[in-house]
Amino acid sequence: MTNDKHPIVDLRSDTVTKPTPRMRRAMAEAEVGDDVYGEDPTIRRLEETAAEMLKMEAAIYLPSGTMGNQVALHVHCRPGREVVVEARSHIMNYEMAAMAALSGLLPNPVYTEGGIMTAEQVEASCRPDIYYLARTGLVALENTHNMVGGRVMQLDRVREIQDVTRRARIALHLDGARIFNAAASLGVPVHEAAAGFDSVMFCLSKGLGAPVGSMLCASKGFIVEARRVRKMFGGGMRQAGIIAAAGLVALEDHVDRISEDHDTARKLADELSEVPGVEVPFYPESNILMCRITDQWFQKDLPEDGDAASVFVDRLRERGILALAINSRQVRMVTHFDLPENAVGRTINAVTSGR
Ligand code: TLP
Repeated sequence: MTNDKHPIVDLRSDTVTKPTPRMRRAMAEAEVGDDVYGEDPTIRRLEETAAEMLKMEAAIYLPSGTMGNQVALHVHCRPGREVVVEARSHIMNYEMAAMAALSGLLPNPVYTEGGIMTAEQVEASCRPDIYYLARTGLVALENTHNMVGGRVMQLDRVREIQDVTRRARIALHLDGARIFNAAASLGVPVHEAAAGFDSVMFCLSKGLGAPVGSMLCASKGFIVEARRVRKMFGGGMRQAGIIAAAGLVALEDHVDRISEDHDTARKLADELSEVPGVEVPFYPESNILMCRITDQWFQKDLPEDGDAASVFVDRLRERGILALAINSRQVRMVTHFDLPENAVGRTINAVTSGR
């Protein structure tokens, strides 16, 4: 089905990108040292660059976004606290219950229709100070919001929530795995999307295209503590300047082009929603597209077990297109810079011919 002329169209995630030649060169030439002693100059440069871009005091490099979020939670909260999150958030659903396992925390999910919490909902979920109630240790937002199709939180909404947490003296964390997508979609510099949070995690290995790594940005004192917790969680790395070098290239080369991925996602959404049996409930605001596969897509043979999304994904795979089944009806497609030519056209062909 695929060969050099027709490479696989991998829409499972923006984590699937391969390092660019410039990244490979930077990796080969990176100056390194032992980062547990704070002696890796490339990592230091990456941490300074990240902090500057987000206009926060300091930053720390971590192996993954999950570790970045979990280190932040651990620094913010004592065991027994609750963490207010949107019900489909990555922190609650896709981090292996780490907040409970590593930090003794309980998620307090807010159920929303479109994935975006209101300030009133956040306020209602923060516990009042009563002796028989757990304390709320943290509120965590996610921008862009992965599982609702990469939706972008508007900054006026963010500011309203920040007013609530500031008044209640509750810390506020941002899972900004895709904060550069959010900023591009909002048309603001990234530091505006990061402003007003006590800590922000962002990933170099998603839309920015680095092979490994995430950053946690916060105040100087917070990052000193985060360094200890990172070590405790097994994330102290040694000559990791080798991979951090690719992160620096990602920040230099891939920030300004990221909205191209949003255009591709919208084009894909426009064409997909023309196919009978494929619905796009949230028009893409960034590089993630969620679609719903209805019975109408199955022209002849509706699968008996009803797992429409898996059958849809299997049919696409046979045609050289990879996508991710999220549940029995929903399929996720994510755009990125490593898609081959005519990825949209080929995806639509596969969706049409696979029926
Ligand atoms: N998301 C991955 C999967 O885990 C679903 C993906 O392919 O989208 N926060 C958000 C909002 C994320 O989407 C992810 C990764 C993370 C945190 C965790 O990052 P990693 O995978 O580096 O631990």
